[in-house]
Amino acid sequence: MCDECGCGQIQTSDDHSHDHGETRVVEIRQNVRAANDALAAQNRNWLRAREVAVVNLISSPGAGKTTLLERTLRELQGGDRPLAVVEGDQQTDNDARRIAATGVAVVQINTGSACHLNAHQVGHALQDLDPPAGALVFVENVGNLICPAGFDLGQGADVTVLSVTEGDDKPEKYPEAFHKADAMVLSKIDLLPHLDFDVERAERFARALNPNLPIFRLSAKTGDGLQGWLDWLAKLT
Ligand SMILES: Nc1nc2c(ncn2[C@@H]2O[C@H](COP(=O)(O)OP(=O)(O)O)[C@@H](O)[C@H]2O)c(=O)[nH]1
Ligand SMILES: [Mg+2]
Repeated sequence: MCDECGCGQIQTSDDHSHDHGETRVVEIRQNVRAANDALAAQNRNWLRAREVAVVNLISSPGAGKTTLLERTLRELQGGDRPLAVVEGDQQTDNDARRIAATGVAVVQINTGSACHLNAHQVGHALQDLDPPAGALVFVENVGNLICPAGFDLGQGADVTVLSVTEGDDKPEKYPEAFHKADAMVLSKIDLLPHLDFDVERAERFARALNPNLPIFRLSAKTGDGLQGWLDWLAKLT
């Protein structure tokens, strides 16, 4: 399978030399998406029947998804809502081990050469986790702002995390991740004094794509701004 371009074609050599005739590529991509969408719909029905909420976290590598999750889980633990996490990375179980250290149930998915989680993988992870009714499940998608935005997993909410170290133009450059988000987290705000990141500019770009987008400016390190994020999560069903 050609994972390099995400077209779903069988790769016949190492040099990515298979036919990219426009019509074939479009047809096969549509088939891959349709199969994924069908499984995502199954996941969504399964989750609704159980009244389990799933939040899909999307960001560039290193934007602070796992750190935000560690902090969020520690804040929410001991509450009345069961918690669980699905971790997605190309390799390693580093993030799953970080989450496991909080005491929250976690399943790690390694996607190999693929740049996003898919509904099939997440469906299996959910069955392994077997979240009880009313649970809140976080999915940490593979780190990049492009592929994860294009693949439905059956989640109830998408959250795009943008860190202040990435530059304030990223919502403009990678619109899909911001256009389809249900919320945006602007992370690592403790670092703002050291950077020329223009918060208003970043938020203006994001809201040009998604006018009612809730945006939480926070630092998982210091805890600044965390409460608004926790209040938003509490309302998810
Ligand atoms: N200063 C600061 N650093 C952070 C914050 N959140 C995460 N980091 C650091 O950013 C790096 C990447 O974080 P990680 O959570 O692994 O990012 P992920 O790849 O998106 O999961 C680590 O070195 C974290 O310690 C924050 O709020 N403030
Ligand atoms: Mg991570």
